[in-house]
Amino acid sequence: MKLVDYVRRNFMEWWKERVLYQIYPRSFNDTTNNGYGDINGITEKLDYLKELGIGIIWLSPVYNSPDFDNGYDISDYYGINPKFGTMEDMDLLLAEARKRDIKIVMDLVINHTSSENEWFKKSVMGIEPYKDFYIWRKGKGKKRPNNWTSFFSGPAWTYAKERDEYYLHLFAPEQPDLNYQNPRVLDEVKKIITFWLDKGVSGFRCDVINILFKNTLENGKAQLALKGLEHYLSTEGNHRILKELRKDVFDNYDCFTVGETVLVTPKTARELTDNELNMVFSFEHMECDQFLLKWFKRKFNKKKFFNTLVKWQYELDWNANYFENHDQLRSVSRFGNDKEYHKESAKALCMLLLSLKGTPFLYQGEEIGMTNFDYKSLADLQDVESHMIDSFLKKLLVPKFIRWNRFLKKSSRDNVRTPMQWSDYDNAGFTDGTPWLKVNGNYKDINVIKQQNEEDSILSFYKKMIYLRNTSDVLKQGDFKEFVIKKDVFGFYRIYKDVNYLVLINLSRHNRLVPVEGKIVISNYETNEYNGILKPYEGIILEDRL
Ligand code: TEU
Repeated sequence: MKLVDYVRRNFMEWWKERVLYQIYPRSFNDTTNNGYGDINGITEKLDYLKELGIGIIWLSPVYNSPDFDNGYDISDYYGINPKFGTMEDMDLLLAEARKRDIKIVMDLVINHTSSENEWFKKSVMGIEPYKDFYIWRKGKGKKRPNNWTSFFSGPAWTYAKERDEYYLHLFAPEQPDLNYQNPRVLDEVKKIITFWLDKGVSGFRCDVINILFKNTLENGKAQLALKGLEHYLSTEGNHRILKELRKDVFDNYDCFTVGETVLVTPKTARELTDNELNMVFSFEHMECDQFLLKWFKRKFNKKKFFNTLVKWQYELDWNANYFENHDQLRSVSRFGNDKEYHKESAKALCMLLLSLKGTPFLYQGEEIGMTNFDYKSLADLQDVESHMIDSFLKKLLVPKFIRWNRFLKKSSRDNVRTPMQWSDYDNAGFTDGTPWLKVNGNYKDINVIKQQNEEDSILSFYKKMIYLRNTSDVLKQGDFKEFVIKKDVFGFYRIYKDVNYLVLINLSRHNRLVPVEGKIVISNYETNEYNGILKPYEGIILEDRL
């Protein structure tokens, strides 16, 4: 057996042991007062993160970008967006993080680039070797090459007069898709990944990584919301690419990859983690408050939420667990109760997240229970997706009032992107300038400094729960077994050697009866005794020796 396989089999990989924290740099901490968070702002907060118990940071894109999609449109993979600082700042961040034993993981966006990337500019002009770096096709008469639609609504093709051709973009027109039928593209991608790994980053969160390889450009089935999907979702060609990246690049480094995998099922997730990625994000549990698409909201179905989590716990050896990220809504507003039970429900979700089997991913602000934003109008929203959906609905003659109240306000990604609430100073202590996106008005009540000074705050509970998770083999490695799922209560075991933890979470505003006994390991009500009744949003872990 090779040494590397022996180590893999007998020791836990570091990326399974550590708690990960996602930073959305533009909203984290601004040290230059240009209204955008920056890399030095992250370095400044490393001690805060260390104290919280974080072992890995994932940075949403900090590369050069015109920012049509907040950095998910990269114009230069080897440069840092000047809004965020310089490469020297990045090197300093890496060095300071290393000193504190915190690993840094970058976002890898390789399905598409920015339309301002040099590759695309040359491709538009037909200049080699970039001519076929993107997916170009002639129109069919006056029509687009096929009927595919974009994730952000509307057609997935845009016409470029320079070539008298259309190019494919599964997201915004400013995000042209790379052409993975051209082997040169993957060669360039390998160089990019190698550059960052050599710099000392410890892995990648891989953006929409299962839609890289388009099999054909035939029309998509008419009935699908996303037309064309069947021609590019988790194709064989995609598997080949990921295997090649793993073998030629990732396996030469001590790093890990987590895939953002569109519409993944347990079966496709297993295929993608078999010699390709280390873990994937599933979205199924994020769909428990919607009909088909996130734009059609419905009441949060807790039972479905719990059952979905159980399903994934059983189906995969290792999950990437999360309740929030920069595309979703705030979990306390969505799955908890951000009004009467703000504190209790945020802590209950914290306990659930950190006691499931898998790597826990927190998103900045989750640790203080930040909530969705009370936007007043479309003018407050910056997100390209929100604006594209609005124009789309407008074309369908949906009235403004409905567009706003039924769709955008409830589902816009900007709900989760508001600046981090550090203190009750102006702009929540995020910036002394004008923030790029409005600060949530509740920052005087919900902020880090306030919660650092309160023993029963959400932040203090996160610290305790992360400490428990960091020091407990049961939570890190224990097997998962379902105990009970009622309408509002989720109970499961984590079992390791002769220790058995029973986790009970009540996600409702009512008392719920779960008559069991055991020694309390931790409780979000800070109780020392459990009498068989879970209070509103109570979460508790009981220990049993087998
Ligand atoms: O998101 C991919 C993705 O599937 C999203 O379009 C998702 O459908 C949407 O955000 C739900 O509202 C990734 C990034 O996380 C996202 O921020 C980018 O906009 C997108 O890729 C394009 O790079």
